[in-house]
Amino acid sequence: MPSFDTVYVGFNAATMVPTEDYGPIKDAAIGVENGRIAWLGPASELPHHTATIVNLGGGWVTPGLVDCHTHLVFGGDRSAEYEMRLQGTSYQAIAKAGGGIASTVTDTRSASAEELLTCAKKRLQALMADGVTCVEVKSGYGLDLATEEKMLRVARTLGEQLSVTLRTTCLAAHALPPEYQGEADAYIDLVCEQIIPAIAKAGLADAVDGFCEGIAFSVAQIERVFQTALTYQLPVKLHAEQLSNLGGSGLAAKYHALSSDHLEYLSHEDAHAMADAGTVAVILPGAFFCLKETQQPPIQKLRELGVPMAIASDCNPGSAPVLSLRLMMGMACTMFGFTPLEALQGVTCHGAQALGLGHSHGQLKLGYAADFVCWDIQKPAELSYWLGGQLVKQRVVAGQLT
Ligand code: DI6
Ligand code: FE
Repeated sequence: MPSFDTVYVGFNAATMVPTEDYGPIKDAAIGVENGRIAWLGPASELPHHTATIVNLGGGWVTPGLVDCHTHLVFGGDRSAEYEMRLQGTSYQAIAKAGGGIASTVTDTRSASAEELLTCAKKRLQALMADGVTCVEVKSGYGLDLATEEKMLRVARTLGEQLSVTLRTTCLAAHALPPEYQGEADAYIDLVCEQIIPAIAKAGLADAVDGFCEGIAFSVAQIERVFQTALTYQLPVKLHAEQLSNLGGSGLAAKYHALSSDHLEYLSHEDAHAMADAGTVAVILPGAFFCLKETQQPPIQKLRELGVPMAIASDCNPGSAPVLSLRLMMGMACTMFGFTPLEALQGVTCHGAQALGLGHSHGQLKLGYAADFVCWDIQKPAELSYWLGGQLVKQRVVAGQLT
């Protein structure tokens, strides 16, 4: 007789095991043991057991949503800049004039860890209320060792205090700090010689990211960051091809990056390189929408090449003040031509792959984390169809109702 801790019944399941469909199981049951899925199938085939039965009362169960790209720890906000952008000033012009990321750096440096934790917790709770059970959080608003560490410690604390699987990423190569104006290479020296080594030794980051763009760092500068990350056995990922094509995604593929993110200006050549390297394409519809971009990411090309496509919130105070991952699914469908199935894959199996968690999260599968959400819907496509609303009925994380 199996020794389940809990058995969940009373729902249809979309397993999201990557195939041509949702991997549906009608009238399903999930047996949980030690926080993992120990049995999954039609409830009519459940083996005899003595565990507590929890009836979820109808709807669909999917893997808990994975938000694989966020910057949700930061000080201050940029609503004044939002108003300037609405008056016609561009994101790049604001950045060049010392606003943008630099203004959040000032506010993040001056905030205490407690202050950062309090506001980040509210943002994460909003994402969780909309179905997120696994989230990535980047640093990148410190741009000095002390503040990058402070941000990553706050992120780790969030993961300890809330029912969520949390992965941290060091994004020290996000922007040039004011004290290094005109000295980008010297700042990259600091990132490679001090910031990444200290953060790696303290075990504060699970991956290393950078921003490869005209307003940030060149391919050559990012390559140095990647080489340093590899010395510390940290996987890499990149913000690339958001506002122009510098070829960052080709570099990401060369370093077998977990993901390359944004990709509006991705070339076909670099899309091929990503396909060959198994690098996930992370699409960020919120930043595209908020910056009123017009250049679309090459979704059809990525689809043809079989590049796994993830969707994330990019939750940040400048280009994407986004607190709903489901809203991003809807936008990916309407603006970029994702199908609702691709959108759900983007926030489950492919999102997990973008975090290096494809073997343990993002699917309902034997041995995988028992992290799932029961939704008040009749069909899985509703998850990207409804914009807003409270569709989450129950969240289960590590086998426990939360
Ligand atoms: N791209 C983004 O979408 C965020 N960072 C980046 O490199 C935006 C960060 C910000 O504007 O604060
Ligand atoms: Fe980002």
